[in-house]
Amino acid sequence: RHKQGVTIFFTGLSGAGKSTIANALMIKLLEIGNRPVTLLDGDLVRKHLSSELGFSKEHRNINIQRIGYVASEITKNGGFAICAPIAPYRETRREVRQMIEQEGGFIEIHVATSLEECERRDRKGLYAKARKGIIKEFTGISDPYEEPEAPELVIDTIACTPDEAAQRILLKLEGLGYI
Ligand code: GGZ
Repeated sequence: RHKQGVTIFFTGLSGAGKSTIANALMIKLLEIGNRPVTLLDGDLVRKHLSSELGFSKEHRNINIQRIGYVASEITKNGGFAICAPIAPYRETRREVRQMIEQEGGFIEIHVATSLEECERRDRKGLYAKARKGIIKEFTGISDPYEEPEAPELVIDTIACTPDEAAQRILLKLEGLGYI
């Protein structure tokens, strides 16, 4: 058993399914109950921690650094920190990984739903707005998403349900001795 905790860091496009999987994972981890669980979801972080920030590269990176810092504190104190931002830049994800690995574990999970599929689903109508130019700097449409090169897990949301995805993550956490 690790004394230190672990950060489970999701990355992927808007509408890829990060929040849904993160929530399913949180519920399972709360049931297991061996460590405190904190979910740092993109929406809530934007509302409570990064309300002054927009979506330029600079602002996205500040947002991710803040999430990373909070997650590193949780990890240091033995908890599960679940983060679910887009985090489109490889370099920033690398920096966050470095910061957190000094305190405990870091598991990067690419929720790899393709742009085509996210846009086809368009659950919040954001892709349509981005295509019309109503939303600017929209990830995947008018802003970059740099795919992870070596994530600990890749989740294909066409091949598996959110529950199955959460189950795969639990297996990984078990294998690493965090559960
Ligand atoms: C991407 C945007 C944008 C732009 C608003 N680009 O699907 P959502 O709505 O609920 O999740 C997206 C969220 C992304 O915020 P993050 O903090 O995760 O992004 S980052 O990690 O890059 O800092 C989307 C909404 O905000 N949204 N405008 N231009 N997503």
